[in-house]
Amino acid sequence: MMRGRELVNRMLQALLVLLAVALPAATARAEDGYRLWLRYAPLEGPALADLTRRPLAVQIPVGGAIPDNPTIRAAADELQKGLSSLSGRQVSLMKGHDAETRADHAIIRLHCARSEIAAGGAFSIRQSSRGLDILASEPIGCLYGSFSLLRALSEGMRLSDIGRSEAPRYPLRMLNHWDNPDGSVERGYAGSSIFDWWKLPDHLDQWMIDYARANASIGINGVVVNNVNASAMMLEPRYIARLKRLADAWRPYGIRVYLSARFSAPRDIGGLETADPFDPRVAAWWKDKADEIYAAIPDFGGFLVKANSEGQPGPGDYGRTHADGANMLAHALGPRGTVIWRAFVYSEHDEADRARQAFAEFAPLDGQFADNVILQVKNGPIDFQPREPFHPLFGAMPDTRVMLETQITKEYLGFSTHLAFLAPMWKEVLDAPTGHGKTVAEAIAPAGMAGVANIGSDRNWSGSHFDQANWYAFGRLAWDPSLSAEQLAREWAAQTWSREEGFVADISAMMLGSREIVADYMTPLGLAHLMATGHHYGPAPWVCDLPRPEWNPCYYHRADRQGIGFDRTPGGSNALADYAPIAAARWADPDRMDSRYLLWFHHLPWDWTFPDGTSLWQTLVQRYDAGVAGVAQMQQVWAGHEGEIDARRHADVADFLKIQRREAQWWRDASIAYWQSLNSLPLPDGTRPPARSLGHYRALSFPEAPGN
Ligand code: GCW
Repeated sequence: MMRGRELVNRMLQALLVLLAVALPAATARAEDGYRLWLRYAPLEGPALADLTRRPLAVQIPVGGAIPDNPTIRAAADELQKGLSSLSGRQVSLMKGHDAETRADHAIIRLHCARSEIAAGGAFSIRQSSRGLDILASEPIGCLYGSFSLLRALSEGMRLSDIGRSEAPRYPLRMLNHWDNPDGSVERGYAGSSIFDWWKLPDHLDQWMIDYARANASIGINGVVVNNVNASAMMLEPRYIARLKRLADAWRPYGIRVYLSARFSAPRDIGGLETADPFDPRVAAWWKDKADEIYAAIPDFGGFLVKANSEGQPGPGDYGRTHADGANMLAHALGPRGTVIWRAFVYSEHDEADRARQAFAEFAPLDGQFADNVILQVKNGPIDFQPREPFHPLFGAMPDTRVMLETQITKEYLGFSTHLAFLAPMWKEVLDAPTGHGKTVAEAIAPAGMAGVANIGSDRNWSGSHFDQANWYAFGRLAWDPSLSAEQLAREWAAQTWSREEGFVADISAMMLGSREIVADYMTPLGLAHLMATGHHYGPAPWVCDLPRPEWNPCYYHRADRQGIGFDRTPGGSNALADYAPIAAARWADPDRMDSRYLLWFHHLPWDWTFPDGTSLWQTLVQRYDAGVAGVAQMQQVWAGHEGEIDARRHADVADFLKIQRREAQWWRDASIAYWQSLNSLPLPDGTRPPARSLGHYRALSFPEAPGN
């Protein structure tokens, strides 16, 4: 017979086992994406054994140069929380000399004032006799190092194998929010704005801390809180007070705040009748405004400006140049901050080629901008299309600091319902040799990268679970543009979903192909801007009669009975001439170029043949079909992993893939129906005709479903 104590012990054991099984299941059920890639899912097997060989402790330096710094505290908290979650054991926090008395512990030590490490966020992680040291010259380096360590462990690396030294490649790693003060978000597909101006500054939601922490985990160090289509109201004292509350909350996470500034603010809210940058009263108004902001926020980052673009006011309204406008603001900020001036301009008065306009306007201004001005240039010369060649301004303005602007939110890539991992797209641009002796990644080194945020009030932050990967990849690339898209997909998938190798391999492969799939069913072979005007979601290649030429998809595809594509060779708009000769040569000959850019640069007859003998028309149809098949393939891959991750997030993604599959078909069918209405060509053998008539697709209006 079992004795009483033994029975109690057995029962206790059984209860513990039950808890061990039930608790993770309960946590899994609670997964809703809020924790992003910072889930620190419990380790198993050898990785767990390695981490739990000795009790773990985190030690923060006391009596060092920075005794009680909020950034170091954030780093220590993160380590404690992360290590406890990964190891399934409570990790202790030690101060000062405690460590010496706990010889049995493995200790992660934070040394945050080590002058041998570079400033600016660099860190080094080294094995030590007691465990592991994170070394940095400043607290923020310790925070970045802590996140880096936790990332490595989350991916399944052994504590005893981790050692690395990193420094951010770019000084500026920024998110640009296109959030309006009324809570709406321009081109936002993840709910409404996360900034609650109504309750600020009295109330700061925990959300704002979670947001800063997520940004810090990937190295983001600047946030523009409002839309570039800016309201001058954001510069009023009441908004400065609100911004100050955010700045104070984010400072420990290494994030500086910036504002989009409306160029006409001296008129809109300043009581002046002009905003002419050469008017001394205007310059004085901006100087006073800057002083007022710096009094509240001593590390305010500066202004982002969209000027004389899409109806926004600017120096051009007074016959002044972009440099005149930017320099006046730069003077107001002085060495305290930076003016980030956007190069996204185009005008309805120049019908020749929108892709050339920013180059024509800005390239001659090289060398004329003040030292604290940065020119922010979109990745491609038109507007965040699924594929564009790199912008010709990269590398072409050696005496100007130029920053790359990417769009994380998927305005032209199916919003948040279509799965498209954008790291391959950004890598395509970063790795491109400009022909001026530098790659794009090298050309932007003195400035950095900005990403138009995809973050909103949705519980999962980004509108879809997979769109979190784009936020993640953006930050990581701005930290280190040499990271491969594959590595980014793998590390994100391991942290966000499951570190099981079969899962990571399949899902990262799926992610890597996803953007090409979208480009195939929306804008294959270098076509661009075929989305319906306004919302940019569904297909509308047939729109040709909008008042401004460059609003029309027809302007971009130039298709007719004979052929399709935009001629940017010397015989056409000659946009090729904006590139350095070596770069232009890559795209000059349709027979010998990367076909993914073909119709961006060339107008070709439908029966033009590729070197392998297939006609342009056949290939175009094949690309559409490959896009649709690609989505079906993604659905299969995802379905194959059901049960390996939490059911709720799995189902969310499966639902979205279903939508994407249907809408890929819509894109393909509507586009083919339209091209056929122009070229009257039969479909290649074995190809399915569009399900419905062109008239049907033309009559659809968003958000009406494409038809089942
Ligand atoms: O892509 C276009 C968008 C506009 C946006 C503009 C810009 C903020 O359609 O919504 O305005 O670019 O980048 O300024």
